[in-house]
Amino acid sequence: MISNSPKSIKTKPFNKKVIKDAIVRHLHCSLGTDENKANNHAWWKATCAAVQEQVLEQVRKTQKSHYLNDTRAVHYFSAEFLMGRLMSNNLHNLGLFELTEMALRELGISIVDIMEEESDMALGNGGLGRLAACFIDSLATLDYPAIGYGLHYENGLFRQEIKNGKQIERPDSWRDYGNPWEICRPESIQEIPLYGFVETKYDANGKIEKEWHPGSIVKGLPWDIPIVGYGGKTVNILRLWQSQASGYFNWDVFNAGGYVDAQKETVQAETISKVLYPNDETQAGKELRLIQQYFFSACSLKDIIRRYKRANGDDWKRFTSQVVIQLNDTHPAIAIPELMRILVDRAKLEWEQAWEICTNTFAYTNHTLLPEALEKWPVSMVAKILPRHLEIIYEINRRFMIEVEKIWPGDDKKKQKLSVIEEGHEKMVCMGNLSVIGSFAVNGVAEVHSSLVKKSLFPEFHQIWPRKLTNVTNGITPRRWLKVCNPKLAKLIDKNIGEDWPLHLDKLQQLTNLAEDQKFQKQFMKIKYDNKVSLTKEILNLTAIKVDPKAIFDVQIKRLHEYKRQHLNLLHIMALYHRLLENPDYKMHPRVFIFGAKAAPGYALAKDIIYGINQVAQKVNNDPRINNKIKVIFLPNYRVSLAEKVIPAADVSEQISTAGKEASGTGNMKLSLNGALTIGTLDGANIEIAEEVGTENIFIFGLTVDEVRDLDENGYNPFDYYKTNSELKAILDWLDTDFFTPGKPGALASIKQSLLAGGDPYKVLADFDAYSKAQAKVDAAYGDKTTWAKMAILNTARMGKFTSDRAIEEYVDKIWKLQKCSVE
Ligand code: 26Q
Repeated sequence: MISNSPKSIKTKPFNKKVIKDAIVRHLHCSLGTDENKANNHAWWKATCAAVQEQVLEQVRKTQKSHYLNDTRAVHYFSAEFLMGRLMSNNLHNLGLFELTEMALRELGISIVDIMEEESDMALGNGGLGRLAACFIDSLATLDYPAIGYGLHYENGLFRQEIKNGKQIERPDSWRDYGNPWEICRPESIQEIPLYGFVETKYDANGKIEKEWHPGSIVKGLPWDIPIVGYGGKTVNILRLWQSQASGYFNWDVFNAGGYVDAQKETVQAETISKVLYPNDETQAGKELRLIQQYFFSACSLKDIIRRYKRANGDDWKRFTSQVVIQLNDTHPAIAIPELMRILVDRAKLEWEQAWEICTNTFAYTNHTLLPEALEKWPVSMVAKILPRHLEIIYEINRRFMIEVEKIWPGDDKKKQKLSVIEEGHEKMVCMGNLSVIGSFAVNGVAEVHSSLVKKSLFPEFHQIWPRKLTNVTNGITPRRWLKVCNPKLAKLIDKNIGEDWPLHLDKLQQLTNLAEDQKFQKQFMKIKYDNKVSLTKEILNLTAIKVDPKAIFDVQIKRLHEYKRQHLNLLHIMALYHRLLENPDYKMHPRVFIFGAKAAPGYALAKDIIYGINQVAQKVNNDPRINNKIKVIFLPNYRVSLAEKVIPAADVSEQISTAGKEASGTGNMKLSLNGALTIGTLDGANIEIAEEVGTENIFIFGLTVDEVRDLDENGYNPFDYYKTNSELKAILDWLDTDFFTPGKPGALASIKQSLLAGGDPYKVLADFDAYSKAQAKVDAAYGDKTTWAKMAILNTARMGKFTSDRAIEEYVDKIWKLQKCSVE
């Protein structure tokens, strides 16, 4: 149990003076400046250094306690950890935020100002990366032994600029001025082999042996980032690997050599951790990406095994009782053959014994059903980079195919479908199949998604292992996503139900009693209004556009994807605009449509949709005829720190993906927790959100998963909607003109094209009418202030289920089987 609330920490020897002294000491001794000369950046760094002192003390205690208790730990392997900023979060979790704020104030410094100095740690694309960040927060908070393992990208997700309405990508150099939270651990460097060839040998007993002669070796240098649990007791570690040249290059293997090429080798080694691939939900198939995946998986496995051996020697018997590895999607799935290689080639275990260990070590989380997102690597590429792993993959597959033959004798179709190797023009290694076969548990991330994983993605695997596939619905940390980002609402909640809701989010239920209390409604909506005023200032800052905080703030913030249907939102905005032009008396509450979205740089249509939003914004925002009824805001460079400003100010949350396409969504949970009402489809976690808040407190519309499937199977013709809905026709035809793109007719035609001739794969036109009607209901509901306030409060009150603490407890219970380990 977590006994100390952050409050009790304040009774520790920290007081304002101690904090002040520590900050000033760091200003002097770490930064070589003083109170008079220091700028905000120096104050920020000195404050972080002062906080980090406390954090590192707890890191030591945590590690000692885990060691003495010989604990089992989860190792969360993820190519992405979207951490955002750490200062405010760490201070809150340590229970030192208010003291530090006061200390700084007495030094003449505003904590809010210096927090803006921190770059986001944007080492992730979106949902999957942020989920990893929320999960490690919960693991530390709940006192579970855990390590996050990932890549120390030199450049995180690109910084987005908007020029003439279009997205421009700029490098994100988040460590340019140093990162005060990370600790370099050269004592734990690992060496990782790549390329080369495999030699077949025979041991003294004539048994076959394989030896991999790598063509080159790169070094992995670990950087540790402390993860402070709420309450400040357990502080776990996120370990991120940076690649470095090792100086080893087998010139014989490559049959060439020389001093100059050796420099090239250095550059190549250091390229591995240079940049995060910016595409989510599509697989690029790039060689460097596979090397990244192998690099961090192999470094992490070696690190785990080194630690295991320190406590257990060379005996592998206890391995599966001490170690569980969670694969965050298939990105680290190459760890499965890597562990087999270590056990069979290095530790000389029998295959069966090694496989037993392997399949009791790994568990795999699936985050998508989209075919284009399922990872496949050309066999030829794996053969070149990881020749021994390819052999092992073939052996895993050969043995598995024997099992399949036993279950479905003579059924080659089944074998084809379940094989790790996909035959065809180019042979491919299917990482999803490998992950299911090599893991003891596989989970989806929301009920509907998990049931589709069982029914449509992996039905045969589900038949073979009926207990392997399961669901763990995603969650979000209420520390960052309410307490830290929405301090006014957090304090109002504290006052009414006590202060322990961040650890027991179900307690928000108690707000239900206040949902109809007029005074509470006023306070709740006043906070929403204040947050909207703050966002209004931010919008003015970022876009030079003035918006009215009394308007409805309607928010769609997420990666840009056709399946997420930002263009459905856009078409509806155009329809409203069209109505207002036709009828200036058209009744609607003024609304500000706020978008934040990055498009993968190579995803042309996604970029066109961003351009479309900006061009419609340009036209609508400056059209005096509509009397400021509609404003459209595209916030550039959407990221965690911007989400923290937008979410507390949202009235309406757009969760409008095509049913069956959004695995879960997590932004939906964050917005609802902060009192925004969802307009959404029956997709992903929306379904469970609707169950929790009640269908009367959410605006559900559109096709269901089954209806989408029926359309796909029985033929869907988007032209039917175009021809019969005159409003829809008018706005689609607008896209062919230069109405929104003066002088450039047809600059937005690609959007229309995708929805008509392109077949409208995401059923935008099929859902348009239902969406439009649901939006009319939103408009009407906002007109009734009391009812709206009640609905908003009930959303906050009923989000208890979606704390990442609940998700982690489910993982522990169903999959990880961990024990809590308290820290002094
Ligand atoms: C794969 C191969 C090569 C390059 C990139 C990738 C890649 C990278 C990131 C593929 C996918 C991703 C990210 C996927 C993602 O964020 N999925 C989201 O995961 C959330 C957490 O479970 C869900 O809530 C979302 O529904 C899901 O879309």
